[in-house]
Amino acid sequence: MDNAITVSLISPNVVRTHVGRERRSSFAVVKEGESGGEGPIVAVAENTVSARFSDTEERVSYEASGERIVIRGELGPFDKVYGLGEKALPLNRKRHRVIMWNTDAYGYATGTDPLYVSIPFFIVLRNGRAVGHFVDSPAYMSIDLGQTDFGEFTVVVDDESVDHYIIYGPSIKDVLRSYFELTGRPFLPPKWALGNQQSRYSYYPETNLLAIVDRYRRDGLPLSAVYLDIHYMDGYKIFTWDRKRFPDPKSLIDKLHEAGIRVVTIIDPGVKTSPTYPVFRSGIDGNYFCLRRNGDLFTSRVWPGLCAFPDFARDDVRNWWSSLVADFVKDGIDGVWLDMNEPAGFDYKDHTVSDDDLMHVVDGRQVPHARIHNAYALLEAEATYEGMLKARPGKRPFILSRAGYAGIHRYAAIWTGDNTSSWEHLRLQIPILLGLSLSGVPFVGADVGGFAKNTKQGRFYLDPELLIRWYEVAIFTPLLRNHTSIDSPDQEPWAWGSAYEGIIRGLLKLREELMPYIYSLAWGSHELGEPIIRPLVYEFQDDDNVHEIDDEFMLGPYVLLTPALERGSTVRRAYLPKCKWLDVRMGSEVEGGAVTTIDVPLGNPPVLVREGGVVPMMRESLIALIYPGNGEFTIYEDDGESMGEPSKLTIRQELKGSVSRIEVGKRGPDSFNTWVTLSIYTKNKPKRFLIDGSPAQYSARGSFIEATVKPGSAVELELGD
Ligand code: MIG
Repeated sequence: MDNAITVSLISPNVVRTHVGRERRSSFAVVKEGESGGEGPIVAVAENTVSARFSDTEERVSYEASGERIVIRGELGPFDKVYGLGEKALPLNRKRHRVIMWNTDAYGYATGTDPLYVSIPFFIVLRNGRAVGHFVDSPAYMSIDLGQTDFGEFTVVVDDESVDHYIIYGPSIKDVLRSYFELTGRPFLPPKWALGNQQSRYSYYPETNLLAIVDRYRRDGLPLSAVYLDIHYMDGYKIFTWDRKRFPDPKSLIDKLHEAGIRVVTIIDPGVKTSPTYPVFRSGIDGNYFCLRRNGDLFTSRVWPGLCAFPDFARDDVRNWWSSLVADFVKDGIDGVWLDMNEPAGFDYKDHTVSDDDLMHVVDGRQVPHARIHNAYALLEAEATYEGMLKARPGKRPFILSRAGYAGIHRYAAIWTGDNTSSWEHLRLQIPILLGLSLSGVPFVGADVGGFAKNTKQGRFYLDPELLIRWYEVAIFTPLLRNHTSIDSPDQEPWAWGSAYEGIIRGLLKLREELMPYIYSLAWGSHELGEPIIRPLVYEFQDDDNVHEIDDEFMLGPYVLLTPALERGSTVRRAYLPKCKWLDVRMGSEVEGGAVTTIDVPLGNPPVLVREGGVVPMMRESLIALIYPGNGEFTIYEDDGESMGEPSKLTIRQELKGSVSRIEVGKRGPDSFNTWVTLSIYTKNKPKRFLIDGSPAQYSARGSFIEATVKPGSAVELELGD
């Protein structure tokens, strides 16, 4: 029956309603869970489902009409709505209507919709409680969040069946954790992927690439990886090399590895339809490409000319693709960059394939492209991930993808595509990245310096001030990669001379110092399902003042960034959530709960640490910056690229009256054995300082005192007044 509604309890906090025809297998959900016993009270009346959780009730109605399903729920006047993946909109999506349709959005602007990634998962915050809604369909979908009717959200899915999950919090953290239980854990990145990376469309021939690497080294700029864009290929044919530009890829990669630099190559999905090209021939022989309704090969023009498109929805096709990837990366390629995977096609409006005639095969049945469009990149990423694993067993794959759907976090990082070199985009990237983070994609970043439309005469152009401001944001985001378009002037850190380069060097070094913190956050995203960068509402849900803030953000639980986002600014205003904050640059405390004016001198971005904060950093040795209060942080350490268990060290602190106790986790089978220098903020000289109960020495450094302790130690100090 077309209108059947089936309600299942997935876990005590998750209710699933299936609407429409028979269930299809989901590309996003990996584990549905089984829940007996406790849970919400669910009532079904006609086409309405009510789920009563401990302190809130969700009522949702469904209409199915064969080709289209409509889901309606309530929105209260003060509700906030977060999530929905990559959207060039404010963090709070209330009063917007958005489309789920992965699109090649070259040079997009504020408000452009849709972009490359579609994640039909949103979180409603009402009276302090968060409830998530995940509408699991990769088909075309529109989501109206109180735009047409202020009191209602309406989801229209162009599909014959859909699963709708209601995910109760009450915290946003809880909603995200349940979402990850359904859709799987975020992939664990190799450590180098959190380092500084350099790209361009395109570095070739190999002497040019080596010159870039050499310049980085000579100028003392940290660099972890370089990217090869489409010109490394022979006529843009994927899984090939242009042997004139890159005569011996293996020895080039070996040479880069010796210098400690990783190599990431771009791969597009389209396969050139050339009878002499082995990849095309094997795709034809295996019948691995998408066909038209009438059985003809489906083709569209992309970079190489006319291309065929692998049908990634099929297991055998993903297998074939993963073997191609495995074979290609086995000579040492460290990461794969998946572009054009919306999929893009030059013969279509918006450069994006959308063709009623294009068919896929899902579960042995023909399915029109529009029904699974948004999952194309996810399935490609899954196959690519498998391929990297095949070639490098036990080593973490790294994939950077442009498009994606719910579940993409299991396999790939996302960058925000073809942004522009503009102040508008510097500002816009923050809500986009935060929106992705709240939609379950922790590993995100934007092209530093901007990608598109950067011409000296045009409306958009990059200058050193904007580039530096951009680095001031990007060094605190998971993916840190400078990349630009084929027609842009150079924008490497040295492009405007040594004074500016020196400032950028300082910022890149700050990033390196923060690596123990950032790397541990990446582990935390994998193990605990917490985003790496977070909007303030994630950490301070009860502080109404932060619900709409998207020009500030948190890196992990303790570091607050209030970057300069306007040309010529020397100060900015920022709201600091209700607690005490330590301005690390100034070594001074700031009381939160109010809007404050903060200095933003070029090259010295404000870094505010939350009361109770523990922030591990690497200087000559491991340091933990401690701002007395209540808090803890687990530091993860390992070789940075194998799949094994990490070592962990938890630093916990507690403040009672004026007595602060800091415990450096015990050494255990899985903890590491490094001594840690505690760098503790103390306004005045402490009255007492004990290590393991005995008076001990410390050294003073400005408003910090420092002592180096071994794992298993406890420090106690009485703060001076
Ligand atoms: O149509 O591979 O977003 O990062 O440099 C352009 C060339 C294709 C788009 C990507 C961009 C990349 C470019 N690609």
